[in-house]
Amino acid sequence: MKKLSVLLLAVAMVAPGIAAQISQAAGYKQEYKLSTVLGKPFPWGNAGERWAELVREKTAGRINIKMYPGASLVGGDQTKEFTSIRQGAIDLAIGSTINWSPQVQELNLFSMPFLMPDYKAIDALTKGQVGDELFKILASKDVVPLAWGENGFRELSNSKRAIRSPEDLKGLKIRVVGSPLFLDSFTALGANPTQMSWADAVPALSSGAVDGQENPLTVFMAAKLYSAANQKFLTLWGYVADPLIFVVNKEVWESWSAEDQAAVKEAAEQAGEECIAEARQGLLPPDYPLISEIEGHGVTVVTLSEAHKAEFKAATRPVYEKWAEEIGPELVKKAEESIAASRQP
Ligand code: X2X
Repeated sequence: MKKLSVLLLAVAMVAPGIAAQISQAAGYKQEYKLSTVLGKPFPWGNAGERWAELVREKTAGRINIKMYPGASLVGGDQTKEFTSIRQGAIDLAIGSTINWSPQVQELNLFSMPFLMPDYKAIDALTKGQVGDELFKILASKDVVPLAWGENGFRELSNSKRAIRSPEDLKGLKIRVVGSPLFLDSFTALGANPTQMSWADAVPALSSGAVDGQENPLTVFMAAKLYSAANQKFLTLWGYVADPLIFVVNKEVWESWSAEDQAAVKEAAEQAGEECIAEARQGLLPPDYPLISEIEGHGVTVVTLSEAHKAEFKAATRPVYEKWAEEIGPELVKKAEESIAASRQP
């Protein structure tokens, strides 16, 4: 070993702070910016904090990540997040497939109405061939995808009435996110959808400018939508679910040593698994305690019967068919087959 490396090793052993400074001198930034839409205490924000913490531990402080929730690095416009990662204004992100779908058409797959019947189906996609293919597509767009997390199944809430059939949705103003696919779905159901960021959604719901929204129940709870936004009616229809994806800007990734790259990936995988578990907490059979908790806040919860679900499915079928063409019929077919295979006993 050369004298200098021996010296560096000795310094690293006795004074990690100095070692961190040396590595920064070697081209590492003082701080890496991590973008998320939701912060703590949402599972999404917890995942961001956890990823940063694990990376700090595993790299002995060489990589210092700071989370910027509220999509604040793009002025709250979550649909611009992906472009900003590509351009390097954001170093790392945990993003929803919905928010990145305007730039990555294939990510609309997860927003196809009634494609995924349950958690097993989500896993069949993200952990199988479809997930691999989506990671390849992302890797061709200046980012390095590392792991999956989860926002969750998006359930429908509103301030006006219990919704059991598309008829009940007629004329309701519903806030939707991101992709035009959502506008198509809610238009097909007879609602009046309007697109806005999460930052704008909560005040719009509170003031009554819009009647309803769709988001995972963990979000519904943590944002207290039942009181803060008058959302007294909730329909469990599980029509779409959005996974989260952990990525790093490619140039940033390439500036790190192989050892640090491995540490960041391992940390993302661990934080991702924990995020998925947290996103599903209270929402698993047999007793779904989170749903009872929501009812405890005076919310009327409707669980759709299969017959009623079929009405929503039929009404959105043309949207499914139209978007299968946009996303790519082969990818959609592969997704359908992966889900079908996951249902074999
Ligand atoms: O804006 C939303 O609804 C949210 C927080 O779920 C997403 O970022 C997709």
